[in-house]
Amino acid sequence: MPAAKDPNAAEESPSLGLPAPDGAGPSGGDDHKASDGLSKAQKKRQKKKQAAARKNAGGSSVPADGEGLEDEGKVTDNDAAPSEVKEGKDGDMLKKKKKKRKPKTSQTCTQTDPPTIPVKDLFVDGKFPEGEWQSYGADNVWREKSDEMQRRVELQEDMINDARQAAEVHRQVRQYMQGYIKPGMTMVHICETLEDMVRKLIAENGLDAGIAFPTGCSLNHVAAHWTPNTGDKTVIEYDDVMKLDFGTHVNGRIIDCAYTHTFNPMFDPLLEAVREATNTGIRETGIDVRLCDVGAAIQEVMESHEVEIRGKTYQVRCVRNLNGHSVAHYLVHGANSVPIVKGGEATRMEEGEFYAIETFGTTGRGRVVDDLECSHYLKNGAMGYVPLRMPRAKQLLHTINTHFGTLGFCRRYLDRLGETKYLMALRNLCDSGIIDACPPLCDTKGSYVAQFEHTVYLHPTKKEVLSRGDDY
Ligand SMILES: [Co+2]
Repeated sequence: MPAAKDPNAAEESPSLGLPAPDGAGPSGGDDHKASDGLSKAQKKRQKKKQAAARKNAGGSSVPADGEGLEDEGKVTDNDAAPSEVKEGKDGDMLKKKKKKRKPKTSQTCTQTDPPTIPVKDLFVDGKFPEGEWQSYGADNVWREKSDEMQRRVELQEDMINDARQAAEVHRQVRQYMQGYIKPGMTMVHICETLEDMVRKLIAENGLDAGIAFPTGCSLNHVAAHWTPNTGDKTVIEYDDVMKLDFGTHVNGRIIDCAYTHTFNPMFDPLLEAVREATNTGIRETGIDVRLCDVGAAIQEVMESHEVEIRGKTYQVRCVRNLNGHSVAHYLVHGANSVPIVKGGEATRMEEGEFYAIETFGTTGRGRVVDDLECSHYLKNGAMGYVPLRMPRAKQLLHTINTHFGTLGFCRRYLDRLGETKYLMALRNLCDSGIIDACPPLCDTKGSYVAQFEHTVYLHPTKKEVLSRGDDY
């Protein structure tokens, strides 16, 4: 989810804080129960099958069919000594032993296909996979060898483990969606499939774990902030370019990560340009690095690409008023913007910050404006108490505070909570400055915009590309 620099202003202006998330929802209770039920059933079955599984130790994962529950027996037998011994070396044996009392399941079991098992039930030692590690530049390599820095890394282990869990959910969901999305599907179906899967895999629980912001699925010249409102009939087509930008969080540690989905290979060079630009931004990112230098490096790579689409050649352009951004606790848009063109701010990145590094390449003019019906909303964190006269607005604000807090939400998320006829109240909340509307951001009609995005953490020693996967 990008931070937008005043899309409709004549030129540059400060970025607006984008909210993002959405919590779980009571009315979504069904999903929730279903996932709990699943994991209980899973555990039962697993016990039964444990003997068999032992014989099979190291058994490879096999996708289960349909419900996939049958698959649980295919686990690695891990409640035995070897893993205990390994963990002893980490020095946090005590904690682990505590967690391990009477292992309910073995350490790894395999995900079903389609995915249904909460990721936390797949990693029963409670440790989620690390992202991709990258070293900082020469000035900062001393950090990797410093015991003091290493100690600081260890102090953040629990916090970063939450982010890793959110990242693992993101990877599993998007990789499933990559094989699932087909031309002819409605955008509503795509989003609901994805969102239901996130809710299950993250074991959605109020504001403790869930979706971090609306599922962006902006098409073609629409760069960002579009998701269907209820009743929307838009269908994805073979020649569409869809930016699938969704967020997950555990305890407010947000993963903001996106890729571009296409069917027609004629768009491959455009996607390649943007993927390369994003990876350049990630490589440049680091402690003490100036934000403007990241932007300049991104632009250089992006705009070195030419693409041919339907016989016409375009130089790929960066969308100059869209930005990456820092990510704060429960806030998808932190204080800093990461430009994707030269000429940005000289502010330096700091140890302990999360950054969403995202770039947008386009065949259009390289500047977005607000257009189309709004779906995305976000609480304005800077706003103090505002007295509200309209009772319906008060009530709606209560729902928003309860389920989303400072996370982003969309109209569909209100609908599923049972809210109806809220548009007037929502308008009132926007007019009073409590809620920001984040309308779709569009380049010129007929153009194509692509996006890739990852969330990176600046550890004291190295950076970790938390959301990196085999796919991108
Ligand atoms: Co973002």
